Amino acid sequence: MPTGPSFLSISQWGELIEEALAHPQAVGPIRNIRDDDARVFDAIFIGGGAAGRFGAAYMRAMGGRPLIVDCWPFLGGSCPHNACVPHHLFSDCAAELMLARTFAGELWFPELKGKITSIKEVVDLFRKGRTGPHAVMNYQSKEQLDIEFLLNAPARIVDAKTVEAAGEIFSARALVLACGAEAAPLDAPGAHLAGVHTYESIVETLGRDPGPTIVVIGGGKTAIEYGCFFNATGRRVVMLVRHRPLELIPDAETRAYGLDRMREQGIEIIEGATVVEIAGDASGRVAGVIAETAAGRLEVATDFVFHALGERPRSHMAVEALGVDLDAKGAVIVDDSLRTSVPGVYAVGDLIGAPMEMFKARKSGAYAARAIMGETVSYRPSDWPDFLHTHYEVSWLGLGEDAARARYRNVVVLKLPPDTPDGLNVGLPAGDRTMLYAMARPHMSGFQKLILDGDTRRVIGAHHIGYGAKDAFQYLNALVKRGLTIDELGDLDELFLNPTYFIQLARLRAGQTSLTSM
Ligand code: FAD
Ligand code: COM
Repeated sequence: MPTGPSFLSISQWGELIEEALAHPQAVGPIRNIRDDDARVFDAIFIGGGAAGRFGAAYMRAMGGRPLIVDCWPFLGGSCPHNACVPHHLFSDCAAELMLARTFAGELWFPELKGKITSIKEVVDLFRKGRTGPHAVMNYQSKEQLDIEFLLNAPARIVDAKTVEAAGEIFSARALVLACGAEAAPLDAPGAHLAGVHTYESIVETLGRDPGPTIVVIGGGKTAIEYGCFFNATGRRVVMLVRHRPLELIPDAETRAYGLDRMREQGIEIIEGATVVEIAGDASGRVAGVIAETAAGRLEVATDFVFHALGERPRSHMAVEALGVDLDAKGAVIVDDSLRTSVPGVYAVGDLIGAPMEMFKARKSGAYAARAIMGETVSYRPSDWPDFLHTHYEVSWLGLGEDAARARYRNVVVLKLPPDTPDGLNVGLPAGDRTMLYAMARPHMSGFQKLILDGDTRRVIGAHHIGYGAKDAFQYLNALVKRGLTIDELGDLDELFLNPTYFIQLARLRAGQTSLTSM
């Protein structure tokens, strides 16, 4: 077990991080830089989020010498602090609350009619709990991954090889920009009123519970995920969506199932809505939202607005200091080796634009490290599996049915529930976490679809709404990229009951020489 003068246990890291978040100046820079190593740094990672941390870890594993500089007092970046981790907490609560509300007064579930549950209590729970993951990441990075870092210290780029932080100058063979992204602003009068929140501000500044009505602006992942959580607490949720909600789900039928279940839970989704103004009261707090919609002007009284209009790459410092090239959305342009337009300067993670997801952040960091260490690498994300949460978990890969039919002449679909006169009133799919629905509210037990090219017998799309299938999609996608056929899928060993049913559905049909849908 590691010990020594500079050793901190996970709980000691937790105390230091808490103190630094409360009093950043008083704690000052947190320095873990070896004095006994005379080697020049191979790279300075500006930002120690998923991209910077995984990049530095990979470089260190390869025998290189990375340095991470981050303005927060912990490594791991936005994921554990205000993005993925709170999102998953809120989405877990949404699923639990939908179950509790659906069965309220039945079995062992308490009566919940008319009861609104606290959003602030969950946010407070998160604020207390998030130091745990922060502390683990500092401990792991220092004691297990042997990474050098300077935390609680903003970095300033001096030139393509030099960074200033906490009054010190650091030089390296290469610079890796890993500064992430931030919530895009809402461009409407009143956007800065108290009670108007983003995913960042809700976990930092929520001071009191929202009233009975919440307006959510946006129709992408974060808007849907937070909107479903707010709704599950028993509040009225009005979603104002400029285009169409859940648009990123590629299969229309899967998307419709997801939207129908959201509406069934009471979410009011207004498509084609443009926010004109956030109205305030005399105290400077939001009092309502005014929007133009296809049906005319809409006014919703509320003391809480949540907007999620995408994320904006934090590219300004790199542009001002180095003049790196950006794309139209402000993301740093990189080639397949993660090199920017400035020699010796790399960029990774959310800073390089879509997909702004953890897998891309971590992988791009690792690929940049390998490139800097002299490997010839090529990384450009393509054909990745994806997911989001409504009150359910929605996972997908490959093509939706319409796109599949446009591209292939012989499309075969294996679906649960199947197309029958009973519609959704069939308790399938049924699996872990949906068994109560399957028995008592079959239309709520989920939806899934496997899409095949009947000629080559290959899987070309998979879609699932329910719980517990996301994990399978990570591995299924790798197999699909390698040309997985229905015969190979049907020959795998299932752990029955499993949430996706893909293996046994494939096996039921694999005997057919000329495949047909079911
Ligand atoms: P970050 O993690 O943001 O790291 C950037 C770091 O740079 C920060 O630590 C910051 O302090 C530091 N920094 C910036 N400027 C400076 C400077 N001048 N000096 C020093 N340090 C600096 N993805 C998923 O795959 N699954 C999910 O479930 C998921 N949920 C999400 C939920 C929400 C609400 C949001 C907004 C995003 C979610 N994402 C999810 C996306 C995921 O969080 C990001 O893709 C990922 O965190 C990006 O990592 P990064 O390292 O590029 O940036
Ligand atoms: C995960 C953060 S919450 S990191 O990707 O492990 O750094």
